[in-house]
Amino acid sequence: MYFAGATVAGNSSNANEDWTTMTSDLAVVLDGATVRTETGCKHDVAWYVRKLGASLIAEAASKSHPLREVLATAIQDVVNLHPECDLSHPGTPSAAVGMVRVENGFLRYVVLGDVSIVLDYHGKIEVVSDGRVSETAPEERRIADQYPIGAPEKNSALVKMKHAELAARNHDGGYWIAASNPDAANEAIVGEIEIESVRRFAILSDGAARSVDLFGLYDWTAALDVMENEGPDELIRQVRVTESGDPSGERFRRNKASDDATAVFATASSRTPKKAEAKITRITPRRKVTDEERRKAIADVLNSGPNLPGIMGGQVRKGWRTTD
Ligand SMILES: [Mn+2]
Ligand SMILES: [Zn+2]
Repeated sequence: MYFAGATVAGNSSNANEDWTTMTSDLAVVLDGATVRTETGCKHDVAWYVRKLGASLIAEAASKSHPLREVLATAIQDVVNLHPECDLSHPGTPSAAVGMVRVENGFLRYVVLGDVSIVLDYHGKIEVVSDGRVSETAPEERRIADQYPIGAPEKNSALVKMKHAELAARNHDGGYWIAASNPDAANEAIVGEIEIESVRRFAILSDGAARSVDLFGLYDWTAALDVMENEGPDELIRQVRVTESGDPSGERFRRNKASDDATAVFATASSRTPKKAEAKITRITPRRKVTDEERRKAIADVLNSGPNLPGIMGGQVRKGWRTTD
């Protein structure tokens, strides 16, 4: 598997609450949910995603362990790490999850929440994501969208929206996400594809997927092309350029000017991507050094002055060549 990834905080003064890892057969993207209320937990969201991510790697290592079970066990592992916190609090830290594991000739995936997995296989593109969270609290969302980013009215509307969202979190009829209830994993979307038919795939947090689904900079095929040819960091750079051209969110309605953004790109085969070829071309010397030039360079060094003891070699020890 060839893979490349980038993750960038939305705002340089805040911690990145996305998290990602890639191993030889596993790729994970987590997107910690923004905290706007009390949480009942002394840990922050960045801690939550680090711990959940570490548990996912550990639990996914047993390939007989199906991905929904991997996710449920990892959620429970993190619960066990902080019994002192009030994990039944409605604002307890949470994260959307996208994970791909390559095993026994199959690519298997699990998605919980609004992380997007983009699959290019059998000549078609399929995007797997659960956008139910953005369908909750429609009235509160509509009100929040009326105000420019940074306005005090916007911030208080977003807190109201968050309360409505949290009331729908991990409940039937609402949306499901990794938090402190392992049963949420039963609601995750899972699927598998024969690895031979997979050309390439990507996993994106919503902060990176907005390049396509909010800004419309390109379609999914073109987004994969950008990541493959120029790197996932270039996709995120283009997202940031678009955001900085619309800082108050008038053109593209959104909660924050920039969200944490993560993009992972992979090919299922070990095919060398174009970017690596380009890099090798750049480091090739433009011109061969001739033997004459090499001789002259060596002579210049030898003739540049006496090799004084104390500068190059220090004191010459007396009798250093004698054998007795
Ligand atoms: Mn996000
Ligand atoms: Zn805690």
